[in-house]
Amino acid sequence: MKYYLTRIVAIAALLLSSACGSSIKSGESSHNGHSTEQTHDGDSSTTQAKLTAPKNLAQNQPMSLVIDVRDSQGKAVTNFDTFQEKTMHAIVVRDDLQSFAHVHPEYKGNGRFEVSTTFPTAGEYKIFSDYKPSGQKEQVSLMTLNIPGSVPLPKDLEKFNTTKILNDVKVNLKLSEPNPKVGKEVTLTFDLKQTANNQPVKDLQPYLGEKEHLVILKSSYPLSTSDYIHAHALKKTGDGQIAFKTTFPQPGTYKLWVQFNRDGKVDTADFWVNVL
Ligand SMILES: [Cu+2]
Repeated sequence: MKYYLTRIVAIAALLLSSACGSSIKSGESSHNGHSTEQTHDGDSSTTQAKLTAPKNLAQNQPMSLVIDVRDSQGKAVTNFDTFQEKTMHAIVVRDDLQSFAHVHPEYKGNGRFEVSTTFPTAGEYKIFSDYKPSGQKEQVSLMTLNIPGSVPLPKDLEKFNTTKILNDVKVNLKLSEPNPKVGKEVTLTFDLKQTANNQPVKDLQPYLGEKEHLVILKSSYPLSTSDYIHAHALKKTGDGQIAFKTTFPQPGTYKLWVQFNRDGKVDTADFWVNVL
């Protein structure tokens, strides 16, 4: 009986601690654990981002991360311009591109950003942080984080499927070039239809100052900042339609995440594109 009671207490303590974990807000916990310097790719970026993560990294629970932006002399970069409504955009992906999150670290001053994010499964993760030091061009810094734990069996890759159904919305991807080639500009058009009646979705709301947001990453190991591709939204498109222009820099397989906002809820649809 005594043993049984102890067990109940132990379970209650566990529940309590996980409840605490989920309420951690940026800046509340201590960050003296792992530290990863950005790997630099020889591009023109003059700043670097240093990541500090909690000691006890775990899958599937919120983790508070600290990102310090420094100049080439190691001094804190203190002024940032807002772009697409935020001071920093961070894309968190597992190296095999099976997991994706788009978060916005909060600027705390003195070059420091904080964010809480969840790594759904164990594995190696990359964080692409996108920011704009005042008076400079947009910078992308890459950070790496290893989340320990057992690795799940890979899901069946629905590669090259051009239609994705997300609850009540069907997203269809069309490419201006059915077989896109390296270095050639391609228009990517996403058609959003209501699954119920196949009519265009008309209630898209702006998301980060745009009709939609698109992230493109080249499937590589290890991932580097050159795998992070910029795309520009085209302003004039039809109902329930969003289009982007981009150029793929290298042959390979790319994954695309298109994000849109309906009723304040952001949905993400992902697609693969093969570039020859
Ligand atoms: Cu963003």
